[in-house]
Amino acid sequence: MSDSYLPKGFLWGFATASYQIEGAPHEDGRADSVWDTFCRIPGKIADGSSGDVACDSYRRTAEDIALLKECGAKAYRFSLSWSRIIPLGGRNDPVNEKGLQHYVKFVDDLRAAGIEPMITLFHWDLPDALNKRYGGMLNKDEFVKDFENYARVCFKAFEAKVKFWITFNEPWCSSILGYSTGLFAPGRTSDRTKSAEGDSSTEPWIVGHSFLIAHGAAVKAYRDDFKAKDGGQIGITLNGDWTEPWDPNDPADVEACDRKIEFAICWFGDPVYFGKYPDSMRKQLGDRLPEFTPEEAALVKGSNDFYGMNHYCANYIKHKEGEPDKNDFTGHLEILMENKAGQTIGPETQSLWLRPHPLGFRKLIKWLSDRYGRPTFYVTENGTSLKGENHLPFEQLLNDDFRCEYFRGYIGALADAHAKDGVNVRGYMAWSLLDNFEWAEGYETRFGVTYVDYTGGQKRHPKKSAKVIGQIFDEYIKKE
Ligand code: GCO
Repeated sequence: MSDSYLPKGFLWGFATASYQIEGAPHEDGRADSVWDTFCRIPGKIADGSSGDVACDSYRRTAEDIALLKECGAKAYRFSLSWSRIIPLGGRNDPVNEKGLQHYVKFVDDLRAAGIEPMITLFHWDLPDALNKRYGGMLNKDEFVKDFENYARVCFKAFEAKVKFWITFNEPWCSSILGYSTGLFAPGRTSDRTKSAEGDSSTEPWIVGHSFLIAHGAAVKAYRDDFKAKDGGQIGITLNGDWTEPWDPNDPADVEACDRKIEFAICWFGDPVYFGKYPDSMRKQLGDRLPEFTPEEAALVKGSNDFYGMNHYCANYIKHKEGEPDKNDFTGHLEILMENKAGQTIGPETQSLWLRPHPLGFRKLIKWLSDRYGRPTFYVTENGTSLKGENHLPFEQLLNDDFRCEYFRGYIGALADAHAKDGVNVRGYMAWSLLDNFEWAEGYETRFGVTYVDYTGGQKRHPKKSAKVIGQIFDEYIKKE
């Protein structure tokens, strides 16, 4: 038994996202988001599916709350669908009261069940109308104003009911996967300003910059006009993996490890904590990486009340020789699952990018804590898929020992980071409460502690991990 622990009052629960679970795409006046549109493009989603039905959570809020209670969850992180609340998205467009009131009731119901709501304002589902109208995040000035307006509508509607706000979820994913590789909505692989197909060397960086300014503007609005009444906190959620050198004896691989984290996480973290982009990014990207005006830098610097950390896995990193490709977004390096000695970083899962390596969690949160002056962390996602889970016989599927071990390893590593490395962590949301629409992978990949029977009327069946996770927290959270 470990002598590590998590602090008294530690907030734990589960995370989900609107497009991945809600379904009901046009109910009560919701309009399309970029993900609705993207899913209709043949070939974009592995199994040709979409979030049209998903877990039908829009109509099953009571069932989802009952599941949370059954697991013993103290908190629930979920996202609002912007295009339910303002279907056309913009600051001059009408607010859809029905969509908004759906969430107000949901928050009331959660609170009545003793579950603390943690709201993500933006989990990738930009109203499609804003993409069509002005290119979404490519148009910084319009996007920032519209996002601030949407955020204000939400802050006001939930005033004094919500203590945890997250502006953006994983801006890296929307910027890179949406505007460089094209794997995610809106699926761009080529800059508007360039004719050459496959040249996406500037758009991702413009999009990232817009996210940062919009985050700063929403935080300012919250702090100026709502925080005092709410007593709440606001932050941004950033994703990133831990890195180990492919060849620990090669200084260039060791250096590339930090550079990988800078390109993935510090791209957003450094502006939020220091008001500037990392030097390694400026060096590689030059003026393709936007500059902060002094006003923007001041707006963004210091804009986190807490650091929202999404973390899943680790990789081996091998530096690359020569000049970086103009489309490179990694920091000019290779991301590998095995090191020079042929050792694997962790066992395979259903997700090609995800190999569990719990010690990497402890190392990364310490690395970030050191870099950013020991901020308060909330882990806003952590979890795993399981190789072949979708094809297991039902009984076996409910015995997800692999996922239980994952949580045991990762929560233990987090307790070590807290108790032994002095990291200030206050909460943890497991990904995910339910199996759900796993973006471009469709429904083949499951991440839930609850099995969702998609062909059996979306019926929920808790897996073993749904119970085990509470037992693990029970062991680690200090009582006194
Ligand atoms: C995320 C994602 C989730 C994914 C999860 C598993 O924020 O990365 O928020 O939506 O489903 O990470 O891939």
